[in-house]
Amino acid sequence: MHPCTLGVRTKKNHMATPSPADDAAHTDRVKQAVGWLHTARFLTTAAQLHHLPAYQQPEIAFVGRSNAGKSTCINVLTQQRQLAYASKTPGRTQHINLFALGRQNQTDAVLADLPGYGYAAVPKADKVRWQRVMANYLMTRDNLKGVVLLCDPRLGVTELDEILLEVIRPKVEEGLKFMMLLTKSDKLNRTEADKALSIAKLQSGGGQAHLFSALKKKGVEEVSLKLWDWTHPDTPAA
Ligand SMILES: Nc1nc2c(ncn2[C@@H]2O[C@H](COP(=O)(O)OP(=O)(O)OP(=O)(O)O)[C@@H](O)[C@H]2O)c(=O)[nH]1
Ligand SMILES: [Mg+2]
Repeated sequence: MHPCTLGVRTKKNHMATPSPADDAAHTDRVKQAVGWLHTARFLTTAAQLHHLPAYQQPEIAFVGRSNAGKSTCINVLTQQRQLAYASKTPGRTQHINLFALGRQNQTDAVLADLPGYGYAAVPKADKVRWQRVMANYLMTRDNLKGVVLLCDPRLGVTELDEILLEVIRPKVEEGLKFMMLLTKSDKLNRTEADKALSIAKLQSGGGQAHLFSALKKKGVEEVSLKLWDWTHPDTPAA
């Protein structure tokens, strides 16, 4: 089964008409999730995988091509301009940077900003090294709970994205959470965005793909709620 097919909504879910009480509960949950992300603070950074400390708390990794918008996405979700280092120059994030979530001294989840792959100017040996680090991280990180794959829809799913999808597929079948975010959606018109989303859903197996724009704050609430649900499966309501 493909990673994303796990997230497909059932017809029943889709057809159900929410009551006003459902709406209010949903709004409360969104508020809770958004506020929770605002508690983010820098935890640690590591140039190599074996330098990364082990944590008990569930970790969510932001992965994708260099310049896809991973660091910017983390900054927008956490509403902190410079928590993760974002830049116009691709290849800016060269370490694995971790951020803690939850009240002070009560960390309940970790976000991981990973270096991007596929930047043409990076020497081949470095590319290969990084691919290996990425694969090892995804395969061996014990507290890894979810993966957010960011893709620039103007480039689509690249060969390296597909390799990453292959690597995590068995993990997703074992319960790893997954979603694809189409970043910089502000650069697309409505028709292009709809088309990009349909293609992404197909490419990722028909499930969890969302449009995201840091500039327009599109997708922020939806993604915040997903991340909350992934890491707090026993706390459905505020
Ligand atoms: N228009 C627009 N630009 C964006 C958006 N998200 C990110 N960018 C821009 O894209 C560039 C790259 O963003 P980063 O967040 O540094 O990308 P990254 O994926 O972390 O890149 P690496 O660290 O190199 O892997 C920056 O110039 C951002 O301002 C978005 O939603 N809309
Ligand atoms: Mg980055």
